[in-house]
Amino acid sequence: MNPDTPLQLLGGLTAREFLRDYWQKKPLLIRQAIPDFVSPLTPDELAGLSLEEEIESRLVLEHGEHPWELRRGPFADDTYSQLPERDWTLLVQAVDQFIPEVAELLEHFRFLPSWRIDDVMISYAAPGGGVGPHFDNYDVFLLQGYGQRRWQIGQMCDSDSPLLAHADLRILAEFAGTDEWVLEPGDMLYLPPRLAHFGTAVDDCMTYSIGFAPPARRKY
Ligand SMILES: [Mn+2]
Repeated sequence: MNPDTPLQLLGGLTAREFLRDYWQKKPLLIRQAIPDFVSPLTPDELAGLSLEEEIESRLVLEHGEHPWELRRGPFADDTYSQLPERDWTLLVQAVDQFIPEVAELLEHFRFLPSWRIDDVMISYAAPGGGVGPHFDNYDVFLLQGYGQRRWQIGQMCDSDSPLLAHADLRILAEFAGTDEWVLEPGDMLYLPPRLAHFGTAVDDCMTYSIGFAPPARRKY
């Protein structure tokens, strides 16, 4: 691939420009990175994957048995009928390993060092759902697949950044928002490692997280 070809996926930047100015440095919002993107999975199909033994899935309920309750899959047929109408998120890891149409999305990212491609995690959130303000230690592209999600970004963090006391989730105790955007299907937000971010579902929505990190690393 010619590194000097402008790419729609990068909002018209070339791979060379993106790698020089943004990769591992600063965020980039790209409207219609994949024009008219239609999620190859429906919310019901994603929920179906979370019932499978060999698939890693999690539910985060902001107002569960305790704040930000984490439940680990596989889930049962009746799990979803018992959830509240708002403020929860389903996370399904490595969907690209099970759904070829999701694996094909990675073709768009061939301009990046391929050994870093981790997996495609897909989240579904009920209105208001999210996993709290946090940071990750890897690069991620957040592609909106369905519905609308508001993303706020904040400060750069490190291992000393204060976290809420929580057994399972790494949620920042302090979040200083600097920018926010509402993403529609096909819009994409690139985030460098350690940048605080906070996603909230406007209506019910699905987000594809294309992560670049060592495979063993857990993410959300
Ligand atoms: Mn994240």
